[in-house]
Amino acid sequence: SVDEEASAKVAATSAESGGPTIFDKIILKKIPSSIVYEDETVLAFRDVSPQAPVHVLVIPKIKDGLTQLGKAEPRHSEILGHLLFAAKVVAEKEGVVDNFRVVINNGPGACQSVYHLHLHVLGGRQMKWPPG
Ligand code: DGP
Repeated sequence: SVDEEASAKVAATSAESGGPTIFDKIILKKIPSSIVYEDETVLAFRDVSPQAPVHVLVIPKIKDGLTQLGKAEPRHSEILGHLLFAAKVVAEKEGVVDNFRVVINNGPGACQSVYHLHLHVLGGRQMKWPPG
């Protein structure tokens, strides 16, 4: 089935790219999430611990070594661009396209906790600068 194929692909690629994370289960819909946007290559879903009225995570469905932005290689350029565009689509869908923030935490010093690249799309309140 399509789901079995997806499952095998995610398992195979996550094994060679930092190991599986909770996001694999979300991609495979083995644990529930509130999906805001989805296409062939990216998934956007609400953060379980929202830091703003709108707080959505945008992730690549296939990690391909992208545990974090700092591991990006030239081959990732297309998916990186697509993730950023998807962040804009999410902001539009959520009604915050005129006022929103996109954040990528990279590494322990930036409080990254899940090692599968993800963009945070935050909005619906006044953001402060600099961020904490
Ligand atoms: P970061 O700290 O940048 O690695 O952000 C990881 C985010 O992932 C954090 O804001 C909480 C969110 N998160 C972790 N586990 C889950 C989960 O099981 N479901 C959802 N929806 N979000 C999760």
